[in-house]
Amino acid sequence: MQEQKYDGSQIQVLEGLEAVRKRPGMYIGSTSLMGLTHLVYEIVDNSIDEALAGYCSHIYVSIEPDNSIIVEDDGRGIPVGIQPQTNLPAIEVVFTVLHAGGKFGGGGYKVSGGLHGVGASVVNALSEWLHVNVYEDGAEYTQSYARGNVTSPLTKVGPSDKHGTRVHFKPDGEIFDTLVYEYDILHRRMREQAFLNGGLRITIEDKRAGQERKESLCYEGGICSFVEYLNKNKDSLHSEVIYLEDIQETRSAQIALQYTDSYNETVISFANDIKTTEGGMHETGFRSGLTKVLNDYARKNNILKDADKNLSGEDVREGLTAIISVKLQEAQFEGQTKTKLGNSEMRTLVEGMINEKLATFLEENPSVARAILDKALLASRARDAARRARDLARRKTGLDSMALPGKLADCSERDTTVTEIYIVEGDSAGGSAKQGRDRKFQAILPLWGKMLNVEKSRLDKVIGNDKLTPIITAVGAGLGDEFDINKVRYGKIIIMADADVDGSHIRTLLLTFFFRFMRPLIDNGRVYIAQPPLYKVSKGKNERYAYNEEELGIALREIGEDANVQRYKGLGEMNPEQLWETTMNPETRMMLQVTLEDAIAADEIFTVLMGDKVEPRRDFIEAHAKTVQNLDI
Ligand code: TSJ
Repeated sequence: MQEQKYDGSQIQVLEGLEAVRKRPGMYIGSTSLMGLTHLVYEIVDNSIDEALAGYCSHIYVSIEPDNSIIVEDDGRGIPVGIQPQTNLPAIEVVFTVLHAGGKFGGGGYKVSGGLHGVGASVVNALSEWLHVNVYEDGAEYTQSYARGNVTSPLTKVGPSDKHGTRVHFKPDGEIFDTLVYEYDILHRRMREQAFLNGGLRITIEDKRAGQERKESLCYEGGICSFVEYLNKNKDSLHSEVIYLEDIQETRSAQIALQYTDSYNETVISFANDIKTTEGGMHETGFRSGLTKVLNDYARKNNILKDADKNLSGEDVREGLTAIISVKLQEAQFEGQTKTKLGNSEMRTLVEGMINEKLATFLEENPSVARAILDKALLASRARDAARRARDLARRKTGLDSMALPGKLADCSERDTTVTEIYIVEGDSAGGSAKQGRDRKFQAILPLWGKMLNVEKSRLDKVIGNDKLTPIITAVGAGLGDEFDINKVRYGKIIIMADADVDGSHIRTLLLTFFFRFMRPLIDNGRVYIAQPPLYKVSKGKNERYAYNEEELGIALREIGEDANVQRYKGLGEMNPEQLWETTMNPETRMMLQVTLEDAIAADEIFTVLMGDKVEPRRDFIEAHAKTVQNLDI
């Protein structure tokens, strides 16, 4: 191995990585579990690029017993040869040079085909240690780093007939708020990547004591398998998933879609395998293309008569499940979370492809076309009926007027940067909350009794429901397609329910309701779940609250094992002061923000638990009997 020289250019490199450690949020979004998880994505993305280049067929991801991560692929191996510009091995440049165009800071660009290990240096900078092994040219090489600095130079270990790259890293406790990975989050993302890259095998393993598991994910059907997976608990209107593609020199679009008899729309889009949660040009093109093609077909075949008005976008998307995956060279990511595709050429590409290829498909498959249009016509009529019902309800209940629900204890402040509304299960807990709150910025809305099962209800029924009407009026921003996030009367919408099965049911129902009818609330991170403590540990004047078993153990060790432990069964057992102190005081409370980062998982739970099909529900409850209370996001 050639001796390495550390000169002036190297010092600059180190300064570059220092910036990452100083402001990690700029590079990985946050230092919470989300940022921790992001490190794995950054590494895996490199292996996926290798797969896209056609050199890698298997990626292995493991959570090691100490919560370090191993990612290994069977690609060509990161090159080890000396790079003339830096006089350093290419692999060292990959791990120590900060590459421009992070996804979160700066220009908001990420170039496709993440050559040169975009992100690897960021992961390295934020890792207590990182070891890389590459297998190429008949040999194995290794190099190690600590917090971004080389600790052992590139060395040839010995001969090897393998080829590929293996990275093992331990996220830095000085940087992250938590170091404990969640298997389900990684598994969901790896499954998504396996769907998006049909035929690629991704194996994911959890080696941590007591939760060992291993799954191998490979879908020959690609995004068609993705749609089948999303619809597995629903009844589809046509048996085959419709697949359309247009692959050009420098860009491509692939779309898979299938209609079900449900009322929901699930359109998930990706650009260069990155989920575009905020949509963008490819989604816009898809929507306008779909609306135009279906209306044209309906006119041409006299399904829509001259006097009928056109089907709306919502009508033609009711019951639709679709995956849109585009690949392009200079992808431009915009929006608040840089997940909105800005390249207008992708609108043209997708819209043109739908106009041409979906129209052809409909011509060739008239029975499928008929089933889709019958559904859209029904949706259109239901929407008209809903509109009429809403106008009626508006007049009857004053849904739009200033009349706030009688049970609402409103706050005095109107500035939504500080206000919050607690939706509280049960009258007695509602009473305690009203007494315990800070009335300046906290409003309380008590609910009682069983909720309407919203999964089975269309908009028109929801409006007349006497449990939900108070929520709609208190939130004050309408619902469905008329929901206006700017009119929401509170900054935070907080669900407060007991930690038992009934509380979990109420939470799921309320989240279903927000998800279906006030979706922007969830998308904008405005919905929270209050976390009342599970235990009070006391000895003499010494009092502690514990929010989980782990904290209970810590409290007992600190106060003494002979302390008195009270287990709270419900919110009603706390007096107003305790409720304030433990659950409502912004200074001391624990609260979960409902991010719905993965609408798929939520949709699955809602659909399975409350949809029409009994079988999947029974299977699901049997499979998750013990964990079901943790599942409502
Ligand atoms: F992130 C990372 F850099 F640490 C990383 C990169 C981690 C892992 C697990 C794998 C990889 C990686 C990189 N897998 N495969 C590659 N391929 C290359 O770096 C490579 C190899 C050969 C050539 C070539 O042109 O010959 C080009 C590239 C980009």
